Amino acid sequence: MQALGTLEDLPETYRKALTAQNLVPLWPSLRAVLPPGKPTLRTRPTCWEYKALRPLLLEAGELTPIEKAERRVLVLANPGHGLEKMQASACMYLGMQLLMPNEWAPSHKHTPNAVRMIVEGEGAYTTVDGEKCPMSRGDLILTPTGLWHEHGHDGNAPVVWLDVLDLPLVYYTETSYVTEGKAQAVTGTMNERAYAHGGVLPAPMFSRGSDRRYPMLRYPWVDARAALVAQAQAHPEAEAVQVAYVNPETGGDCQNILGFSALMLRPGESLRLPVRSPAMVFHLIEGGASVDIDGTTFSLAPADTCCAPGYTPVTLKNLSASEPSFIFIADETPLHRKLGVYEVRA
Ligand code: 1HN
Repeated sequence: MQALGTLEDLPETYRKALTAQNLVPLWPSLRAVLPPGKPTLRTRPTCWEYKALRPLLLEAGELTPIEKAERRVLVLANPGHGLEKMQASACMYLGMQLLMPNEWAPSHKHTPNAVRMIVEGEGAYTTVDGEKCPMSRGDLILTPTGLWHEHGHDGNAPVVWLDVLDLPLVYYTETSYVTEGKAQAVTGTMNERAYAHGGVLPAPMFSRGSDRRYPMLRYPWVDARAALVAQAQAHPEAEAVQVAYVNPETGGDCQNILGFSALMLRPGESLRLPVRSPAMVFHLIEGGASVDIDGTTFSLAPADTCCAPGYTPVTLKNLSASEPSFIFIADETPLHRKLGVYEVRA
């Protein structure tokens, strides 16, 4: 590829004249913004161990009362982006949130989409759009763009969950903002039971299904896990055992920008993932697994989380020869498809 002229090649008087007119020559920066063959990846393979993070999160519970935090979160920041950017990847934000018994995180709604993967504890709940969603280990709860949400805790031990948001993208597009609200009236709970039986949907006479853009807000882990185990039994030959979290009315992605799935690694299984454009996040729900990201290998214990840049080979291995492992995956696939930049490379 032809080497291009640099800024230093240009007379200083000319450079100053450009600057004075808010003009910039493209050619000195062209290779940086348009590198050959593969994007410049700021996202670095990074792992956050729950064992190291948990005591610091509990300490935040002592140092900062919930009223002074609103959301008591330690952000899982990727050093490749700079910690202050609070990004796990180009478009994904990750945070571990702590709610102590009797605490309340007040109602608000915002433009970024969020999901919560429950990590530890019982007795807490999120109320989303009037629907009270109980939290148990492994449950996935959606708080899509524009829906009111607040968190409460009636149990007697700390509750921790992993927040996954498309905040970096929404912030970058200058569309990120919040609206504060008052405590919601609860109008329903466990609404997801209406979708708990595959292939049959609510269908009141003369109308098919729900008019809600987000008909299912809570995906209980017991159901996702059972679906994985059933799939593994029904298709022992399958290359991968994986389920996607979808909108049950449309079969499409459950949210607009980020995609979510759960994967079961059979005992002893090693799985080479296709090399694809989206960055990915892996959170171990159960078992023990290693994640090799182009030669960087992380060993995940339950509740550990790591991220991998896009365009990079990733191999997952179950570290147990006798028990399955279960991994929650978040990635940028829906966004890449919508942008038309989605790629699979061999
Ligand atoms: C948010 O609303 C929550 O509602 C958690 O629990 C983390 C990070 C950035 C922006 C909004 C929550 C968040 C957030």
